[in-house]
Amino acid sequence: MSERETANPLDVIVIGAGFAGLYALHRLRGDGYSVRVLEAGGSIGGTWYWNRYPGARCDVESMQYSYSFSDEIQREWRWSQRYAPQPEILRYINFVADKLDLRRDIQLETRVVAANFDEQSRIWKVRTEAGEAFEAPFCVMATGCLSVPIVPSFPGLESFEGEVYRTSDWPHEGVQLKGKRVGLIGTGSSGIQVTPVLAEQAKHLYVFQRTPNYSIPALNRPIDNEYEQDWKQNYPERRKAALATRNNMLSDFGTVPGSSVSHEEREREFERRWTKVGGFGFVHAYPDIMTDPAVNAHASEFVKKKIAALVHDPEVAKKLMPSGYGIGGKRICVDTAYFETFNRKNVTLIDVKSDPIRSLNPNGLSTHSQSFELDTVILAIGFDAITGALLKIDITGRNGLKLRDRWAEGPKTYIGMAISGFPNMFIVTGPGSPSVFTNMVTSIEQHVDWIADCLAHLKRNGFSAIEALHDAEDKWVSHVNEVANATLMPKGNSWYVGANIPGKPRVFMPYLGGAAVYKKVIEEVASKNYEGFRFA
Ligand code: N01
Repeated sequence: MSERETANPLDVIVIGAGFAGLYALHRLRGDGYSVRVLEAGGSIGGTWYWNRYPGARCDVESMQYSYSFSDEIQREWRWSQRYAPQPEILRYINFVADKLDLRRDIQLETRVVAANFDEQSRIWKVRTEAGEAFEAPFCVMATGCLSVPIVPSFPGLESFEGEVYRTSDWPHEGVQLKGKRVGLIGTGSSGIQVTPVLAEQAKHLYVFQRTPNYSIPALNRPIDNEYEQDWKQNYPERRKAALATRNNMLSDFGTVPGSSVSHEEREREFERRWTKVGGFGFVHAYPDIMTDPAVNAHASEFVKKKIAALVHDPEVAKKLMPSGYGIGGKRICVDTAYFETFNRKNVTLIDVKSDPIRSLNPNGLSTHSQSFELDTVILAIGFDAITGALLKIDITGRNGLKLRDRWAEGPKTYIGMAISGFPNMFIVTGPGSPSVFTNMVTSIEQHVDWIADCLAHLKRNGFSAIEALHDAEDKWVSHVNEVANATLMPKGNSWYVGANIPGKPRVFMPYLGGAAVYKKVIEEVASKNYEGFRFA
């Protein structure tokens, strides 16, 4: 046990100091608990601390992608753009941490490697990479959905004599790319955001694409005073209204099913949304866009037509068009001039599905049929999503039950926040919750508030432990699967189903029932004395 611990016994250990961990600290400390946040990074911010590649920005609108719990904070902070760039989001997070005096309870550069529940004492024992130990009755996993970058396994990578960077842990001091021949591997959200910026800096940019993605123009722009004031004056009502949506965010949601209108009308609506709304607003056109194959196919064809119009070389345009899955089958991307970048003379697209990467060598990269001389390789190859961060920690519950064994066939949770066999451990935006399909900041607040209320319930009733029941968990997992299977979304080879990690069980991990429905579910669980849980 660390010295600090002995002096001041902890009530709650929070793992992670991103949006989730910071709000957990604020809320739980405010409720009178002694809390320590353990964070692997050198500073706070989680995803926004690590992913600082050029062009990184959020694709949820700034006025919404921010904490709502403090009206003072949401009025005081000023966003500069419709979609905030990463440095601004990180500044915002630091501003909040200072304002709420959070830093004194956060221990940085502290990677948690194990969390074990001691059944006798009903205490979580947490161990760090450096060998420090912490103990507390409650453990909150605020470890993030996209926080474990994939470790590249390209043959010969270590022999490459140039520089190698990952978008997911971009150097803080920045990277000099002027005059360099740069190879970018990966064309998901990160690759799509970084491409136009790399193209401006590099002598030549080679984009190695395995699967083309559906990407919608962000239509990012500066936030004008009138828009900002309109939001700020109406924040309480808008935040409340956002909680009644599918995604915990306000958007121009169409309510009429696409299947009930003509092809021409849909075409006009897609055009309006592509040119005037932008971002995820494009897929909010119709409520059945992810469930009706014809509507989904129309939206998908529309995007492909746009790619054909934006990219001058028809061969390149064709390569950039997704095939074999419809829009939403993989995470939809939001871009600023991504497709147009391929019209530049210093940008080459290489389809590594038909001509796979064979290896790297001291001077560059070889596919099966071509060789590329490179000075710098940038990897934007994704994350071990949703379960990665939890399974990286050696978590054991009652009877020495290992989470890694419990989840060998895929994650199982009760309402996305608790796991049977693992008492007093809560997950913020875990598998089985709407998480990545929502405005994450709002979902984080919702989870943390639920957890804090649950702890208050335990205290009021003199309980020292709470645990999800196996049965309740099974029912929830079946429901999550059933809802996902009623959509077209599990069909794509996405990280939603773990398809990007060889050997990962293919399970659709997030809950697709919608944020509003989910809110009702978790409120009902609480109002029925935490139905589906047992207490000790
Ligand atoms: O990762 P990804 P990401 N050889 O997994 C390719 C959030 N995010 O970091 O599709 C060649 O989406 C892989 O190809 P394939 C957002 O939720 C948000 O871009 O597996 N290629 C794919 O093209 C997002 O979805 C924001 O065939 C290889 C790419 O690498 C999530 O984070 C910004 C390969 C990985 O794409 C993850 O996005 C950024 C290989 N061996 C991220 N291995 C915003 O808010 C992988 N690939 C805007």
